Amino acid sequence: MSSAALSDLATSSRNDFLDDVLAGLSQSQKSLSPKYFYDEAGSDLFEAICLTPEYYPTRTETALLAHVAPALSAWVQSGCVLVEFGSGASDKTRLLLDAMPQITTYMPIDISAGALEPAVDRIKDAYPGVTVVPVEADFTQPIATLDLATYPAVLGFFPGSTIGNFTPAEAAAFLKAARAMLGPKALFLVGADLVKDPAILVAAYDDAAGVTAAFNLNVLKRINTELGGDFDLAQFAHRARWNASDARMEMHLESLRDQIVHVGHHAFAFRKGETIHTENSHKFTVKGFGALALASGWTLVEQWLAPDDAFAAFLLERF
Ligand code: AVJ
Repeated sequence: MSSAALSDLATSSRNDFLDDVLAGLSQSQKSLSPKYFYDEAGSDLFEAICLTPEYYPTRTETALLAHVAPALSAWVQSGCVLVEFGSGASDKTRLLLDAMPQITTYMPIDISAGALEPAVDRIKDAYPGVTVVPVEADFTQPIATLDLATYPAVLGFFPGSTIGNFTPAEAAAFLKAARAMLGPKALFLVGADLVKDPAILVAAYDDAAGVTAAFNLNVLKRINTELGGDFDLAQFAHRARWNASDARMEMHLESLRDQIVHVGHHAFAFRKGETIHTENSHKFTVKGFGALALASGWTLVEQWLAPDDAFAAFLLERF
């Protein structure tokens, strides 16, 4: 790509960020998309969250995938391309590559170049026989460059319960879009967190060391540096809540006083106690997930559950 085209791309993604922030802060319930957590600092903070004692999903899913990968191997043809949505550090990917030498190409898709580049280098070093085709993209948007028609088999991989960031309608739209993107030969392995004791959930999103709080506040820091904002980070507090009626964890940033905040030339008033809703993390039941898949063109063909039903890996096949 020419440097002019690259700077166009940078400008358009900055404009998307600005447009989304202005629209989100103009709503009566102010909100920001969780995809904007993941600049380089945010991706590092997410990796640090995964190491906190309270945040169980990553280590639970990793342990689960060590059992899933050898079982999944029977389903996967040789020459398969592995397409990962939101690949981040590509740590869980290794469990699949270790168990399935029939995977010859790996396509990690991530919105953060800062996370993608070192992850790709590490995978190339560790798996010299695998062709790595990185895609820096927002997977909630159609990806034109993805051409999977020439591969004899396609395995989609969407771990981490990132699917929980979507509303049920958005999750169905994503699964339909992924079905179209992955094509007729696709299998799709999706990791999803399950409904459980709210005390466990709230602790997971409000760790004692304050890593999740820093992750949540990082989005305001990004607005300040990238969009000319003047958020005072000391005047907003991290909040994690279980929303039982929608079966989801929510993260908010609560204004600690009445205040006016600027983003460029735009001013936004906050009342004391008012929040910016920054993330939903929906929690699933096996039955609910099967219904969601079915409504989106996929059959649930296999499921693996972690001890205490803490987390699930679902294998979907196109119908
Ligand atoms: C990466 C979206 C799966 O929702 O649990 C972690 C992000 N947010 N702690 C999640 C997150 C707060 C995480 N996902």
